[in-house]
Amino acid sequence: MQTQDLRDAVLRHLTYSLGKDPAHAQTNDWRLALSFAVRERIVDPWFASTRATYGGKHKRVYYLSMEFLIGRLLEDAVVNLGLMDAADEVMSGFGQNLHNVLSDEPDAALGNGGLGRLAACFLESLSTIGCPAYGYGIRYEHGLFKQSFRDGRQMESPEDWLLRRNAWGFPRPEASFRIGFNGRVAERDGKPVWEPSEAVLASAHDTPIIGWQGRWANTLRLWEAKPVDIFDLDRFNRGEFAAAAEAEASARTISRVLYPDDTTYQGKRLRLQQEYFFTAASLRDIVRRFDSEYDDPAWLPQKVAIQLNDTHPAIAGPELVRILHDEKGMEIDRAIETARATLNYTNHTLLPEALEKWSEELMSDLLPRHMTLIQRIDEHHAQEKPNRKVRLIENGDVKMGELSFVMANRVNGVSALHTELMKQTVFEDLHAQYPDKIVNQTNGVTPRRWLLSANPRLSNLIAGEIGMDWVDDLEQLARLEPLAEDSAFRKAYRDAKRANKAELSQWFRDTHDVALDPDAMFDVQIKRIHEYKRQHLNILEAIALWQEIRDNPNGDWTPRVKIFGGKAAPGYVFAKEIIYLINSVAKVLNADPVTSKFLKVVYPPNYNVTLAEKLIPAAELSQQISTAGKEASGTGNMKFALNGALTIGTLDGANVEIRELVGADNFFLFGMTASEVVERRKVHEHAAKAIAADPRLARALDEIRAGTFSDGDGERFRSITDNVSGHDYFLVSSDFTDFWRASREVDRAYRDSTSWTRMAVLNTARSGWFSSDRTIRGYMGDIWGASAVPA
Ligand code: H53
Repeated sequence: MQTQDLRDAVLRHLTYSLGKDPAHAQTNDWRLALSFAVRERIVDPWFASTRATYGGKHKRVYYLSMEFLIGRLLEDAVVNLGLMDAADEVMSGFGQNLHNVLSDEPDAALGNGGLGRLAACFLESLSTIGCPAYGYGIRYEHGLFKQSFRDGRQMESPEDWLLRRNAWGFPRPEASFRIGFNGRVAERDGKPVWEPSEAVLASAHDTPIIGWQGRWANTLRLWEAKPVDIFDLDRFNRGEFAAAAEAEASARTISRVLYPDDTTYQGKRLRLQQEYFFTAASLRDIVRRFDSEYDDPAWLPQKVAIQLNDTHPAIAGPELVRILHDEKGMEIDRAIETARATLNYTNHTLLPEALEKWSEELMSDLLPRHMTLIQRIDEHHAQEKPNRKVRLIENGDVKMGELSFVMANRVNGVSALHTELMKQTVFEDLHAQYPDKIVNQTNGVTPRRWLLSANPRLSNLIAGEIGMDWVDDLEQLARLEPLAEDSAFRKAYRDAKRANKAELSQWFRDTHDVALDPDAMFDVQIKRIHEYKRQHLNILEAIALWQEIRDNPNGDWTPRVKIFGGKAAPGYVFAKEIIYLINSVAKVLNADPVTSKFLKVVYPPNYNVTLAEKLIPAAELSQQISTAGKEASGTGNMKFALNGALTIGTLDGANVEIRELVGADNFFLFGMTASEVVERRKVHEHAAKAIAADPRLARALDEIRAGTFSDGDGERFRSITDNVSGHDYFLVSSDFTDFWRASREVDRAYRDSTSWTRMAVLNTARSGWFSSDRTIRGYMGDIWGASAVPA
């Protein structure tokens, strides 16, 4: 019945929504028709969820984020609605392959990395749990750039997910707000009033996010920037065609493109405009919805919880105070208190370059009223904590981390270690003043996408043993633990991994024309390219290994394929050099007839959510090798462990908790701890000393300097070799020796496939805690005071 209904709906949409004759329909048409047919089934639970929230006067959660790295949505929806088999049958009936149809969907890359992907996992978990929630962000016309390699170097081109019709967004032109910029603060009846001199329209697009088994659906509302006045007809009539469209172009610029910087900010005016644009529109919408139900704004904190995802929406503090005070007439200190009881802030990094600061000059110019309110908030804080050291404005800059902290009811870190370090470092003084404010919520990932859909072979195996309850109760995976000792289960587990590896190898052959041996160990490092993540440590180890294999080609080597994936911010020169080095090393190693059967390096371009879904199920070794103290949490590390890859990693971010849960015996630990890192930096010439003590490292660096990977040009990678042997802030040299040791331990362990598989099974069985459902329940209880609505 389900199949018949779905078939009818697909045909109806193909014909009447898309105007296509089935005889001429292309994959894109079938994909859209299926999407519309599936979307239809989301609408009823979506409405029901909204009605239940209004009807029960439930508290709503609002997640404000500059990034939502949602990737493809059709498969998520099909899986959560339990329509996989039906969709398969229907598509086959039309002569289409479901996999091809699903793969046709553009990957919506409205984010850079971990922070954006976390937001996407959270939305799905909020719906699965049935917590009334909205995600608010920007509908970038162009998401994260597309990466390609030319002669090994990164090239960037614009991303264009909206070129083809988007099946998921419902435009809501009726939900639009005028967002002002610039101008001045006037006084009316003795009260300050902001009179902006420019404005754009924020226009909403809603995407329903359906939870597991379709029980609940929340909304992702993304704002598009539009001009207030469409067109200057006078100028056009005067023949000034380009000028006539100027206002429109400049308004649309605000939602044109995602800034490609991850964990850094550039201090650009347009970025601050984007931040205010989406924050102001979201708050207007939140307050409008609140006002439709309640008369007294003092109730706001009881009915609304707003989460600021990093400092990007930090302007929400002063903006909410402005709405409550300037627009609703609430007394200023009460307005500050009310806003503060409503807002919460997640910090995602301790890196100083990521903690946003906006110049007072820019802020006063673009948002003059907010600047005065920030000063007022600073005063309020001063009165509250008279012997304070912390200022919100310092050396002509507004410090957005401090502003967010002061304006938040709760501040959270994203792993146990990160939260501790937050207390000890960046927010030390503020933590002393507000000792109860900081809480921890270790990140998580949605098992629906990262196990059930991405890894059907493993999911089926698990389902055969323990049923399906784990899908929304991931700690049920613990029931697999005894099976680590069951040789038949281990064999089935190994077969599933082997099949995933074979499939990935086939993909590499088809799309990149490289042959991989599916019996080699698949060793994967996929994440943004950043010095602190130390992809250069990994490639140095590969060079050293290659040298040893060449010395002893008949040795008993464990075959390995090192797979890299990730983009560098276009302006991050050093990260781009690392990419160039990896590709250059890959070229030499893969062409080596003696060593390439033992060691290959591959780097597929344009790493994104879709590629992650292919790589993670096939991975056996997960590289989590950041300098301790630098990776706030990581979430890729959790996806790997869940899918049975063993981690080689430092005691950083959530690696610490992964190791605790999966067991130290099932984790390859190496490197300095966060406090050892701090001490090591004080050692005079620490890098030179480390190199002098390790001939392997010295030789690997010499090989680069000799021009082996650069057609004899010894200068080409000077920036890298100089850095690693000189200042070496991220301690690549100092951690190399231990990384080498741990890597050889991995080689040895891999050769005993029984014990390796046992460890892999235990990783899966003990990773249940890393479900984003657990994280969201933590936020609901400790931060939002929100409850799930019974279905
Ligand atoms: O956020 C992830 C963490 C990860 C951290 C990342 C992140 C961004 O992606 C962007 C900005 C930022 O400040 C932090 O680097 O460690 O897992 C989600 O919390």
